[in-house]
Amino acid sequence: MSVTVAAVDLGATSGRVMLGHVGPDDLRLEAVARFANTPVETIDGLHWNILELYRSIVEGLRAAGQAGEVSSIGIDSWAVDYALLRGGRMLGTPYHYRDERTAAGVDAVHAVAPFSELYGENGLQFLAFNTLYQYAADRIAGVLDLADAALLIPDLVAYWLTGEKVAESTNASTTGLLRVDGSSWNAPLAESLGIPSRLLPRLVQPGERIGGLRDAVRTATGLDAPVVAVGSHDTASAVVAIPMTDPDAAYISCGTWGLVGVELDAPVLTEESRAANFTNEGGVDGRVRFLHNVMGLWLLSESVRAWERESGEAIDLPELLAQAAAVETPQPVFDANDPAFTAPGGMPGRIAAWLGERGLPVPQSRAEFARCIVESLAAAFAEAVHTASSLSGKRVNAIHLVGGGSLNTLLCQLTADRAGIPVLAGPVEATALGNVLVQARALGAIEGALEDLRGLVARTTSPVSYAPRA
Ligand code: LRH
Repeated sequence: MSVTVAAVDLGATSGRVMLGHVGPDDLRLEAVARFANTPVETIDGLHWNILELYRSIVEGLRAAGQAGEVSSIGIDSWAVDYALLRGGRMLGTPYHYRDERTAAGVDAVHAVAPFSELYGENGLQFLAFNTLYQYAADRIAGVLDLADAALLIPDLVAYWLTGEKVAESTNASTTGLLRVDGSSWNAPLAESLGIPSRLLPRLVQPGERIGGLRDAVRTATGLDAPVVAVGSHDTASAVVAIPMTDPDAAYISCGTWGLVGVELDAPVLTEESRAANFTNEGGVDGRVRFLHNVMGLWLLSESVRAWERESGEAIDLPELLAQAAAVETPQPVFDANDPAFTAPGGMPGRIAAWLGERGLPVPQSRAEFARCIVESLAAAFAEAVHTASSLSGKRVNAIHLVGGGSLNTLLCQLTADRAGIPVLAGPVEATALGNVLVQARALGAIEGALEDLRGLVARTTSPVSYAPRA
């Protein structure tokens, strides 16, 4: 038996609603709506345009209903960001994690709980935008005290669709306030940081039913289907759909970010792992996503955005990458993990400054810049794979590269070359696949452990393989 479910998948630059047709020998995605996700800078910083996103989601669900019988809906998005609510009303517009207000929050949190202590509690790599630092910044601004609930982005969408306030556990693991074993919120830690534990909603696990659609949403979408929790952190959903048939494999989920790591049964909380800034995020079925955030395609998309603004002309990315592949002058490598590249704007200038300050040659053309970025990403990916392997003791015979980056043949080849390990690229829509697989399993249309779900992905998709060149 096959079921049809709807996946709402929100990325940092675009969102989509997909239909997934899933059965024991069937796994197909059908895109029913795609929409831009364009952040808005206002007087108080950089925000997500959450109302526009929600409108697009409701329209997308309507299109999904017109295309087929939908048995359930699952929602995933980027991690860490949230809305504050009081009495069910949203207080202000959610901030984008690239907004710079969190610096004060980092200092405030570390004054009470230094990173070395926090790592033992939550197992998270240091990223200045982890939710707990954002909450601390909101506390300093005096707005946290007004709230009686905080909902991460997919949980906010689920609330607006169903009226149920929950916190899905994989995404909750990126807040810094979930215990590293994922069992419960760390209320004493939250309270010690001045973050009221009343803000933290009831935890749900992927596969649990969140609730039925509100009447108004049923009318607006024409659907009558429950919202089911999936790995609502997009990276958690992507990892579900990595077609790892050999367990000795690493993964790179490459979109705006490159999330590079391995899947483990238990967290690694050693001093070495903390020093390497590796994270232990919660995966579906209690697995651990032991990984590191590398800057990802952001470096390229921000450069393209800057060049397009400068010239007023649209840039053809595949064409630019073909030119980058043909560049013969060796290009320098910069540190793709440097926080200097986190904020939006002026990316080519920032890369040039980074190289110039270190006496390295600066690329001269756009093609050279693109090559330099892709080389730098590949170098950072290769290094993170080897670090993940040595910190966890897991052998790595293959690297699965999924997400938008899997279409970038230059990146895949250079990653294989620099790692000295074969890269298996695809599927490109791993996140949406992971989302629909967890829903289909919850509905009983497929069964088994993650390995069985991955087996289905491996049988129904064909990764492209890149052998390392000498
Ligand atoms: C990727 C992602 C990543 C987080 C970042 C905020 O979309 O969810 O896993 O670290 O966005």
